[in-house]
Amino acid sequence: MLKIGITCYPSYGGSGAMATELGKTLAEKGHIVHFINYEVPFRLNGYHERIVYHHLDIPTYPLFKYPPYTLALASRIAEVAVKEKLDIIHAHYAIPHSICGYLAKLMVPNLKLVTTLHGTDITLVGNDQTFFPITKFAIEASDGVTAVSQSLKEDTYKIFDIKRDIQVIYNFVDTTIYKRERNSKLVHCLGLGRKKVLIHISNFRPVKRITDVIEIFKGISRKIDSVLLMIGDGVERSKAEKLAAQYNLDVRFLGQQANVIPFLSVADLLLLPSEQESFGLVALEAMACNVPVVGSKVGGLPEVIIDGENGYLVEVGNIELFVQKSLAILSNDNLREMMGINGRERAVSHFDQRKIIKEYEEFYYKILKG
Ligand code: GMT
Repeated sequence: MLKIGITCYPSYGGSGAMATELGKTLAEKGHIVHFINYEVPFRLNGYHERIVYHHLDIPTYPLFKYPPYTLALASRIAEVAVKEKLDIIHAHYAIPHSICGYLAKLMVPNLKLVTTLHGTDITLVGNDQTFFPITKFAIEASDGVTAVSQSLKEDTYKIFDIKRDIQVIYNFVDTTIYKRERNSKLVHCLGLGRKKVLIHISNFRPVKRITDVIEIFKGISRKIDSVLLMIGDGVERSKAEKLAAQYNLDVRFLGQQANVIPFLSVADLLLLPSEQESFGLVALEAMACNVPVVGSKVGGLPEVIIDGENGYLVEVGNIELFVQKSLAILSNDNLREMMGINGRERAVSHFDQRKIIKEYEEFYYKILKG
C-alpha cells in the first residue's frame, strides 16, 4: 500500500479528470490518496474511502500583484507530505505542478516526484519561451516522468532536447461505466426524433476550433436531417453560438455537464477538429460508448482513432473533408455501427482503467526502488 499525493488542475479539463480518476482507482485498490488542490477536483464527487482532500489557500496581499500559487502549493505539498508520510507526489501537468513537487521534494527527505505531461504544458511551451527553462528543469529533476501518448513523448524530446527516460502511459476510461446506455430519455427530452445526432464536447478554447465544428455541421445538415449537441463552455462559445444562429442550424448548446454518458449514448458521431490534441480523452470516452469519431490528424489522436476502423482522421482545418467523412458514416448505418463496435473494442482492449492503473502502480514501485 502506497501513500500518494496528487496535485492537478481541479476544474474542467482532461488532465484534472485523468488525475482524479487515477486517484479514485488507486484508492479502490487499497492505496491512500491525498489530493492537494485549490478546489475539490470536479470528478471527485461523493465520499471515497482512503481519499483525503487537502485544501490549498492562496493568500492575497496588497503587495502581491500576482498571488504566488506556485509557492503556496509547494509549501502545502511539503506540509501534507510530512504529516501524511507520503511516498510519492504525482504532479499532473508540468506547469507549475512539477516544479511545486520539486520544491516540496527539496524540503521533504525521501519524497519521490512523478510528473505526468498532458499536452499544452509541452506543446504550448514549444511556442512560448516564458516557461521553457523551468519546465525543462522540472522534467529533468523529476524522479519519474510519464506522457499520455507516444506523440507527446516525442514532442517533449524534440522541444526540450532532454535525454531522460519518459514512459508512455496512456489515458484510460472505466469501460464498465462508460458504455452506451439503452433507452436514453434524452431522445425524448431533447426532441431528437429520428434526426442523426452529432456531438462535440470540450472546454471551447481556441485550440478546439469549435467554429470549425459549426462549419462542418453546416455541411452535414445540408445533406442529412441532423442535430448537433455542444457540451461544454469556454471563451469561444459565443462566437460559435452566433455562427450557428447566422446559419440557422439546429445546434443545442447544453453547457458543462458533469456526466456525459447519457449524451454520448444518443450520439451517432463525435466531431473533434482540434488544432492540437496530445491524446483526446473525449474521443476515448466516445469510443467506449460506441460512438465513431471524426477527428484531426494531430498529436496523439492517431494513437486513439484508427483511420477507417473506428472513425476517420482528417488534416486540421479541412472542413470539406470533415463533412465528407462524417457523411460517409452517417449515411451508412452498417458502417456507423461497425465503427462504433470497433471503437468500443479498442477502448476495452487498449485503454481500460484496470490495464492502465497497473502500469501506473508498476511505475510507482519502480521509482521507489530507485
Ligand atoms: O493541455 C491542455 O490543453 C489541457 C489538458 C486538459 O487539462 O484538458 O488537455 C490535455 O490533456 C488531456 C488529458 O491528458 C488530453 O486528453 C488532451 O489531448 C490534452 N490537450 C491538448 O493536447 C490540447
